[in-house]
Amino acid sequence: MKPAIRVAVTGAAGNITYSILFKIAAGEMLGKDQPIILNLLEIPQAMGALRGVAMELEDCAYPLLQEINIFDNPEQGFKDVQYAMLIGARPRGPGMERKDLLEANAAIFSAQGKAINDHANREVRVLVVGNPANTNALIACRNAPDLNPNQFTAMTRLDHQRTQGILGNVLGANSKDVKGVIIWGNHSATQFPDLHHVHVHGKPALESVDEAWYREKFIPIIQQRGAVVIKARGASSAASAAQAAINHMRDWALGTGDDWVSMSIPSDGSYGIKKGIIYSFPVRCNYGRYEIVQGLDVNNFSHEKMIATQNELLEERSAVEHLLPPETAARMEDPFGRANTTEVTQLDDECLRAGPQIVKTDRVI
Ligand code: NAX
Repeated sequence: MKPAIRVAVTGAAGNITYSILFKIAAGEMLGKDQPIILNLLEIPQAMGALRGVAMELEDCAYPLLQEINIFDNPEQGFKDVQYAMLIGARPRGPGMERKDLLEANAAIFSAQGKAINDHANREVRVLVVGNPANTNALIACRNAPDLNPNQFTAMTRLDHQRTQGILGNVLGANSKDVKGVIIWGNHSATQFPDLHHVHVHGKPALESVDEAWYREKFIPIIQQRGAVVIKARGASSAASAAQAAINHMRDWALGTGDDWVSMSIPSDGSYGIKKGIIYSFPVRCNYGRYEIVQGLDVNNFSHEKMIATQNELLEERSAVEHLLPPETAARMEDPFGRANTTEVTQLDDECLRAGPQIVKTDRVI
């Protein structure tokens, strides 16, 4: 039996988590033989609903789920966690300006970054889903001076999978055969879905679709997909976001195989992208680590789009600059500087230490 891995999930009574928690507990994220301890975090007002979600998880009798713990504070919630999925965020309220939204989230993600820094396992891997995801991840990262910046990532995998799914549909191919997709930049309407390196059944995708259609129709379809789903469904993407978050963490932990994926990570200056922001790049993962795919050709059209989305991230950072600890700025200049050791210590008995559980099963698996 493998030792259990402790996974924290925030926003645990929300829509995305109502899908994701059941996938994690079923072994879809870290493997069908990997016991899991779930630390679920919510705001105090949502603890009643969270208790209901915990009961449902218990009622599924998942063989891999060893413990469910619920918390209304990040200090306890992140204690000893090896994976942290930061999904809860402050939504935009009526009359709220973008700057207000960034600031409201800065308060949440700086507190969570500090708590992760002070209490999580030293090899913790962090994924930020809550929007504005890239800048929230930067805020958490900048508030975790004792961890490596490259332990903090944000989610652009949903955009990546939207590109695979929609292009596959257009070309009559299975999405698994759409390889080489890249989402550059921010998880926002400025993101650049790049098809220049995509092959479908070995054939360059841009030989199969009209270039003007790609530039004028397809790119906005991907950039606006989230808004279109909200309009159609009356609620934002939830199950697809959950699947993307599962895939992001699974690939980071277990490897990407024969394709690369898009992950928002601290820029190391690759492809001329400014350091100091969390930007989506093509990456390959292996042995629990990721590295940026290097040496891809970037034409003028792509370069312009990559810079436009970079500039939006720089603007977002400026809006919260006064809330970022200046002493952590220099570390972002060299995010891969310290040994890139984000391998989870799987033999960590600490994670089995009892917490404030509401369910504890002690099953022998
Ligand atoms: P919901 O509003 O259904 O759930 C959010 C939950 O987070 C709520 O239960 C709330 O009480 C909780 N929460 C708020 N602040 C918290 C805190 N400080 N600690 C713990 N919990 C907290 O939203 P849902 O549809 O689940 O979406 C969650 C986030 O994902 C949103 O910010 C959304 O914009 C973002 N998304 C990001 C995507 C991406 O690709 N990066 C795609 C999907 C989604 O739009």
